[in-house]
Amino acid sequence: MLRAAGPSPKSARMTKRSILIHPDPRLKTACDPVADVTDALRVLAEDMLETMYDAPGIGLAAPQVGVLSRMLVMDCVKDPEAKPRPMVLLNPQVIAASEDTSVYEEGCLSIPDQFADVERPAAVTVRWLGLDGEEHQEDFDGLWATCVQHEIDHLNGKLFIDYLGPMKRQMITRRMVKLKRDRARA
Ligand code: K1U
Ligand code: ZN
Repeated sequence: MLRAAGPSPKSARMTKRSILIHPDPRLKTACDPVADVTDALRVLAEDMLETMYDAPGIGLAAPQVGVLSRMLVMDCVKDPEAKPRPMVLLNPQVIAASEDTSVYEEGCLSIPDQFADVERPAAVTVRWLGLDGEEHQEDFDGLWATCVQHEIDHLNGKLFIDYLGPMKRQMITRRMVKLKRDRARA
């Protein structure tokens, strides 16, 4: 991504954070609600967006960077020619879900290179607190609906592999244990 010369107030200090890899107890923990929009939260949001775009990914939840607060970021605009739409959601809540479902082959930045079909409501209405301190509400469908549900699951300590049968889940978990061991040795 091209950056303007000289620091801009928004991007001057964005820092890529490291992403926790499953299994990790922090990824199985239900996160605490955010009480106030603080400068520390704004910094975390910028860092999470930087980390997500760099990965690359379409979403990221705070526990994936070791922060057990109910905050997620996402941008499901996949077309590199289209305008990005970075979103930051605090205390997100699904307030309505469609009866019809869709199946998407999901991945997770905390479970690298593993993919599996997950069935979820095809459309959801989500309410959240924005960094502007205002309440927001929006209907999501398509990839946006899949992604926001995947990220809200993270805030509840749930991973996409928890939707799979025990054999498949154990196989993926063993692969991740090995990946972490290999990375620690390297
Ligand atoms: O939460 C995460 O781990 C991020 C995850 C979000 C997600 C992916 C697929 C379905 C639901 C939620 C990812 O972003 S994995 C990477 C990914 O899907 C992707 C990466 C580059 C381009 C397009 C997609
Ligand atoms: Zn994930």
